[in-house]
Amino acid sequence: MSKTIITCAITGAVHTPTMSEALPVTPNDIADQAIAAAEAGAAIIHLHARHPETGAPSVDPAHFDLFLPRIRQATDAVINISTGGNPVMTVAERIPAAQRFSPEMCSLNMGSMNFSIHPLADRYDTWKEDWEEGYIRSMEGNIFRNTFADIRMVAEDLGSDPHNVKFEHECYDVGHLYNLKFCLDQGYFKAPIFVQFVMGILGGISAEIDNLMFLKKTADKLFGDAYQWSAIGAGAQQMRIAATAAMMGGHVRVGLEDSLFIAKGEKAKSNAEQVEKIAQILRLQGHEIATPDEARKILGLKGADRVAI
Ligand code: KMH
Ligand code: ZN
Repeated sequence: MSKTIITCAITGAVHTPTMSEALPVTPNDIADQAIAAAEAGAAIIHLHARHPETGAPSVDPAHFDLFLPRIRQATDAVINISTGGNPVMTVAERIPAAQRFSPEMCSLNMGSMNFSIHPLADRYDTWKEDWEEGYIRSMEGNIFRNTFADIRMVAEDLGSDPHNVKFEHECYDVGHLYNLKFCLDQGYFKAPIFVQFVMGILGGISAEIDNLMFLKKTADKLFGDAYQWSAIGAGAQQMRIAATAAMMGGHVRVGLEDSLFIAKGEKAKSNAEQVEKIAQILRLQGHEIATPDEARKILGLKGADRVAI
């Protein structure tokens, strides 16, 4: 049985500072939590940037530069830079950091959708930062745009020379797997592809075990043995989906980007706490956890010596 890769998504672009004290939004906190997550067993660190003063989601390469070198120096974890940026931007606006730092991995979102967490806005009366409430509420009317032309553009730009980035293909619904199959048949990507089943986002498929099984069955049919996969249960279902995915032979993703919780009704204290918990579950299940170098082999990555960080 192949080893299980833990990805940790440190901060994302969706949760806001009011929602959790633990969410890292300053460059130092993002770096500290990423390093601690790697030490706890995460082989891949999925990263977004934040504005250093306000904590607002940012795609500015200068903001990534405030924490990437520290993470690279302190760990041998695979650095994965989001091209999801935040859901209100175009893909062209979301890729300059990946172009500049040429990481081993980047996310690539495989379809346009109504990605939203606007119902959460009604849970808060006061907000720490001015931008938060408007940002969350604006998602109700937003389309997270990832057209075929957008996907082709990212594949051509980042997936080939000189970058040769491996993509974490974010699939939020079954149709996104068919989009990925179309793109694969067009020759945009090289096997093995790495598919991330993202479950539990409003606008996408819900985080239920039946759905995970259907996603896996569909991916098996479309990609045969030319793919590796991982699953995210956004929100309260994070650990349940990760534990089930591992039992089904998949890899797992945790992190405060996807869920602010460690248990029902209990907020996580850090990203590392979530990594420690899933690592413990994996060991109890009899799985071995992949080191960063083992993850590089499993996914066919270009190597840490070929990044520009
Ligand atoms: N926040 C996740 C649900 C990306 O960075 O490209 C999706 C994500 C998108 O990670
Ligand atoms: Zn992300």
